[in-house]
Amino acid sequence: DHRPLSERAALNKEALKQSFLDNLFHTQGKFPALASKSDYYLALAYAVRERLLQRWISTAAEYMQKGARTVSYLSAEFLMGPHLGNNLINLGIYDEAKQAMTELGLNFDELLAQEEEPGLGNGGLGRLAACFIDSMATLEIPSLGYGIRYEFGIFHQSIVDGWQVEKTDKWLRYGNPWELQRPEWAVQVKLGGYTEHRSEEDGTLTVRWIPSRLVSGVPYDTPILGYRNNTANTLRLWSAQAPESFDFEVFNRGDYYGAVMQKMSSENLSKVLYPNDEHEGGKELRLEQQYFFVSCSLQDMIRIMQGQRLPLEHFHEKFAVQLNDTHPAIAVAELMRLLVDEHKMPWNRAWQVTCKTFAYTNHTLMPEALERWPLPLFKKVLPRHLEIIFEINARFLDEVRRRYPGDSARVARLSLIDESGPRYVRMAHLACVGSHAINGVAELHTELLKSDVLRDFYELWPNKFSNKTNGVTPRRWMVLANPRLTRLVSDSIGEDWIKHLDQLQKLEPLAESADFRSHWREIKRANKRALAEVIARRCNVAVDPDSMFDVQVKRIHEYKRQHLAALHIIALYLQLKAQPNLELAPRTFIFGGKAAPGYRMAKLMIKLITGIGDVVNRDPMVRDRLKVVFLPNFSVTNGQRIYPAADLSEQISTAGKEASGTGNMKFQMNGALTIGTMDGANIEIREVVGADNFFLFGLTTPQVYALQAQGYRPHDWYEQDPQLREVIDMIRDGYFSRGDASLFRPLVDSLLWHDPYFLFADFRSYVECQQRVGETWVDTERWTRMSILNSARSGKFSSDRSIRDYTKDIWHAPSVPVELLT
Ligand code: 26Y
Repeated sequence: DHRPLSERAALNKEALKQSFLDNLFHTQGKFPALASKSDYYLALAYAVRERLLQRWISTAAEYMQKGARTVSYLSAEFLMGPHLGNNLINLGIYDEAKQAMTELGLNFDELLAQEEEPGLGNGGLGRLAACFIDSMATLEIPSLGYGIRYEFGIFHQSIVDGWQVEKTDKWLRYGNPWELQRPEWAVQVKLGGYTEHRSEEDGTLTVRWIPSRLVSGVPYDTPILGYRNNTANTLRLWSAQAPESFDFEVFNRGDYYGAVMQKMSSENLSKVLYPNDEHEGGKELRLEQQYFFVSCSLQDMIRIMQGQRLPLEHFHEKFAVQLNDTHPAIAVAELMRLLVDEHKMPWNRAWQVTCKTFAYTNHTLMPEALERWPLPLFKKVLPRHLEIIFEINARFLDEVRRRYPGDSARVARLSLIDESGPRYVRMAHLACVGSHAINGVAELHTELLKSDVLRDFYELWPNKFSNKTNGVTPRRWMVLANPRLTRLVSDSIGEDWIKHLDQLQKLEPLAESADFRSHWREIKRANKRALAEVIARRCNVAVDPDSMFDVQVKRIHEYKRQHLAALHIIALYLQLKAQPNLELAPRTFIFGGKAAPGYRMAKLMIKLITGIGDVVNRDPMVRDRLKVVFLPNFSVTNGQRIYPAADLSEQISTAGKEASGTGNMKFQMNGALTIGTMDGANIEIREVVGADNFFLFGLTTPQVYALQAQGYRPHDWYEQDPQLREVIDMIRDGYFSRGDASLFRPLVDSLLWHDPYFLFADFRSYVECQQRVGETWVDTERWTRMSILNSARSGKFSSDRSIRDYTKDIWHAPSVPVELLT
């Protein structure tokens, strides 16, 4: 094709139609009579890709020529969600594409729905990475997202007889038009084996790592577009392959079968995403996955530097590497190994470079989510890295002893090795020691890191610590997910808000216009009708779009307390049974979220919610005043339909447990009011919307700690609250399990005798707060005003703001605008 780039990649409707048809014939090899919906989707995706590539090439050229400082975002998870709609938005051709498809007689929304979303993450942490690379591209910051190209992403959830059932996520089944394989940049990764130490003739000491396995990492690149600029950054995901050059003869003399098995086992490395969040895995394969993508990524950065003839002493000037939790923390030891063992840099020099390169974001205060690897396992997989970690630790603890003479307890607490029982490598400690910056993801979270989880590190290095409150991208979570609201907002205040979310403030005076409020309500109502259709299809339950949509969507976890919401629903139900004519504004409770497959209590929480739905939805006495649905397979795609349709956002974690939350922000932007505890970013949401526009309940973190310290006895709370007692007894006696009094026993007993997340202590306060929610809801005009103000004051929670904060305080990576090559 000899047409100039600019012509082939033109953004108008006719050019789109033309390349859509070209791709249908020449890429898909189909004509309309034979084409499936998936063919049409792929043809459109390739047409869009041609337009991305122009920007991608221009961006690469610009960065190379400028020798730009680059942010590397290392993350074991990128929960991207579908690309097509987002790319159309960011290119500014969504309407043109829709028009083009419609004129060709195709249903555009149906085509978009064909895309299998890349679900390469569990929840908040993975989705944060996706929002961040969107914002970096929009802010024109040179960046690379580095991760793993899992062949199977987060499992698909269906609900069978009220229980979660998992199916593998075959997202690559029909091919992935958004990635380009780059085999020419493949790298080798060593695993296992042993080390040899030799003193050379010249007196230097060299270390050789003789691995037992080699795996090849092949990068797959996906362009990440900025919003209506010319920037297309890269998401580079590594796929594990058996190495071409692997010497079958030497390693498996004559053992053909064994050699093939070994090839398959190498390829297992990037096979599947571990579906656990906030729950320790401790599995060998997981450590191998982490090391695999970290080693590939660092080797890739070294290749880039060498391509630009930059000496490795300047590594930290070329790259700012952000560690998304401890999952990539092995990078600290790996960069030391690459610099010292492979590139012969003296230790001290290499250590300076390393510390100036890395920064570490912590995402959790839950002790079970802090990664630790048993020493024998670590040594088996990464023998050389264990030696390096011992050396880092020895030098670090010397420094600690100098600072705190005689304080051996502190030395033990700070050590990279936990020696209190069986020995473990503490990955958070490795990340802290090897980074120049450490941050939490909300103000409270950062304070708790400093006072609690990382207290000793804070005392040692207070200046390393800062807060970077999370944010979410308004491009996906408003413009793409909520086109109706987007139109109203842009018609009212112009389009600037999409890049400068603070401008939503301009909506505030409009909250006083009855006309605007009525528009606002119509939009919410239309979004609710659309969601009601989804619910009817997926759950076979009819819900009323005029009822209040009270929504909790997030991973299922005891600390997030979906079961507290369940207790409240049962309390309402009992109230209706006792007073059948009670005036109660109709409510639809909508739940969604996945449970880790091995987390029995979380799975039981799903069963409880569906069990309540089975009883409540069918009870004629309820007369449709309450509906309870569990929407299966909560995902980015489903989230895009849910957040815009919510009236009430449930953010009810135990104070001090939710690091930040990001779903809370997506709800707020789309005009939902929040009922929430003083936890994570809820506190900051309440601060910006004002106490009057937020439904607060529950213990504060200090109150939780105090109750804990004085000896919390949930059974006493149960005995002293007749309503709570009735609710719990009903579950215990099998009312929501068709008379089976054993089914929910583990859940009930855990609450009665342990209640580690203080549901009983917060129950009364929650129920009373929900009562206030109900009273506010019936004052429609007031509710609408509050809804508008919530959205108008959500500017702080754009991930653009988060990224500006990281850039200013940690990365110091200037913007590099891109000129389009034609
Ligand atoms: C160790 C391994 C099993 C593991 C895997 C995934 C541990 C944790 C995770 C995921 C954690 C996660 O998603 N954390 C969430 O990060 C969000 C983004 O910062 C926060 O908003 C949210 O509060 C936090 O729970």
